[in-house]
Amino acid sequence: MQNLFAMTTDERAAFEEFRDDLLAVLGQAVANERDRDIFRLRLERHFVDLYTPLRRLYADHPGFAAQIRLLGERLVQAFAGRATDLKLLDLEREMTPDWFQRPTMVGGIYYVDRFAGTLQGVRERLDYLCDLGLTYVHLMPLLQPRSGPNDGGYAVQEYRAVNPELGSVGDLVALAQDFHGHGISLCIDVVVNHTAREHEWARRALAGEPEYLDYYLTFPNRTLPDHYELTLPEVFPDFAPGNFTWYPAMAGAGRWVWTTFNEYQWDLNYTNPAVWGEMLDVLLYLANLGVDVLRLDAVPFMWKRLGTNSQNQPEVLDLLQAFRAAMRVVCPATICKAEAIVAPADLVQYLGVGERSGKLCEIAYHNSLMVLLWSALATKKADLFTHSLRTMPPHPATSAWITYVRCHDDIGWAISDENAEEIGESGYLHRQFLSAWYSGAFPTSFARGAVFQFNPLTNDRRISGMTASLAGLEIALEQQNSPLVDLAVRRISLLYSLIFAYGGIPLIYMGDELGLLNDSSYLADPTRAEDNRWLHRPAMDWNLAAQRHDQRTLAGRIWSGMRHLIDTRKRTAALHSAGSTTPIDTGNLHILGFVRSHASGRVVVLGNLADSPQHIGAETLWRAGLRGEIRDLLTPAEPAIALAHDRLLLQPYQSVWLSGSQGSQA
Ligand code: OTU
Repeated sequence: MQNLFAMTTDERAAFEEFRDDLLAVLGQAVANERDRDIFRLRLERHFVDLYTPLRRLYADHPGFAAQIRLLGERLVQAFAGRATDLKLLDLEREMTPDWFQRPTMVGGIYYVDRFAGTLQGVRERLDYLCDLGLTYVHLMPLLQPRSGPNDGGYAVQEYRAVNPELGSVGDLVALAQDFHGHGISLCIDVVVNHTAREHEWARRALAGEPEYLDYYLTFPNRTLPDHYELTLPEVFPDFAPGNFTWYPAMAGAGRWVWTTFNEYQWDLNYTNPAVWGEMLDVLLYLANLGVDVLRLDAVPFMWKRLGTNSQNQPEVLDLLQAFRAAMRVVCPATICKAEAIVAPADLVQYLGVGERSGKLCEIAYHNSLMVLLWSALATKKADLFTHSLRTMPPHPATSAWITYVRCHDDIGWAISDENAEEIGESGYLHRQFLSAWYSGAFPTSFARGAVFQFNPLTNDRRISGMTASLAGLEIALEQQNSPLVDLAVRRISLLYSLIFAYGGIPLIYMGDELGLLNDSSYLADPTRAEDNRWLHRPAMDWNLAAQRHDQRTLAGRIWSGMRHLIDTRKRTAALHSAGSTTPIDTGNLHILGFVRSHASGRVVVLGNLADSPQHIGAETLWRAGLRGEIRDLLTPAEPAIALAHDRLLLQPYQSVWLSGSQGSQA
């Protein structure tokens, strides 16, 4: 009842109408009285967060009332169809709402086919994932894609089927159960912004059915597309220029279709409430298979507005808030991850700030952190990192960042001109430098990467490549230069140490735990050859994996370093995602630092970005709030740190996680 009284009179009237319609359906669909109570209480709790954004978006749409009725039915049907074990998991996670925020959360990213062939194969390789210590696994797109080129699975033809090459829906359910049995949460992709042009909705739109034409953004001539293009960037200027594609046979006379990405990926029309409702139904369906985390792909693009870049529009936040509230009613064990690779200033809103605090996606990629780490490694300087991250607003205490070094996509240099100028650099020149450095064009660079999507209009160059190759391992091995190999291993370890200690859920990108290098074999596959992101999507090397427990091997060294970071992180209470991270000026430009603090403790993390030893003064540690005997959590067997001459010395690329013996207060 409490939540009822928190509503305004209008909200309460809407709620009561919605509820009364629903209770009738609920009575028939759900036999268990306790289940009905749970549903009703959740609905009371989340109704306003569900209804208000939908009303803001669609109140004027003629189909609104019908869609709201349909929504009620969908919620009840999905709840009625939810398996008993998942209902129990719902209760467990409502009691433990920080389950994904705990320091014990450590994730990995794998392609099903490249890792183990099929979903059944992944089940057979579960020991490997457990051996690494993972508690969260993101399996790359696995729903049924179009055949032929499909953007690595991001062009989905059928959301309620698994890619037959990987297995069946039954295999996915069995895998999720296996994962749960081993304390691993399963994350899968849901492409919410667009479908494949072979999706049933798109085929019916192509045939001219008015109901389905309204599922997409299509135009009879160039007038509006030309207007939009004036302010739209191009995501794939190289192999998919422009944002619209002409389909000559569409609806008889031919139409332009909005295609932000490839021509076969059709953007959905979210101004139509039926589209939101359909996609919600997909999310509920996948949650009912036992998926724990839904990675919502390309969310910034979900709402378009003339005269803007049609990204990060406020309506996107309404769409997401309503998804999330509906899921909280039906399947609270499942959370949402926003895939928004956007400028630093736009990023945090996907976790919900201001009045949306706690109401948006539970987790989101910390793209800025990733970019700033690579920038710091190339320049050996901490200032841009410190400055940019210090000005970022905090995220709600009930949410978490995904922290990562690499993923399956390119690295785009999302560094704002303002942040660069504030440290006396030109954003443009700095981005140019980073592209030159990581593509190996810069003479002294250690990196081996490739330019992705050179845009001659803006000179923008994004970068493809595996962590190990970008960090110098490929060149060092080619030169058979063991001191250089050693430095590269240290760089890999430094990057991962920093994302493990930053707070949030760290994700290891497949093969990074073994130091897998760039893989050029994609060039032989015509459906992949033009997209060099495949350079960093190698097949798992099981021979290398077999060496992982042998520390005399390179793979073994990298693996054991990663394992050590994982173990240390799991023991470090201050890394709970409800805490906060504050970058600090360490007094040495080559040493990056931040303070991680939480009610349970404080850790001061430092990383030497240089290939030479560097030191900082003891007063920096004092100012960062460390008191008493100071220990490095990464070397627990070592005695407390003796600050010789009041200085702390860090070896090339060394990182430390420092904690003081006397409380956590500053
Ligand atoms: C995502 O990335 C996926 O991660 C890509 O692999 C897909 O190609 C793409 O969507 C289309 O489905 O632009 O360069 O702000 O940056 O959605 C990659 C979000 C991308 C975009 C992101 C997109």
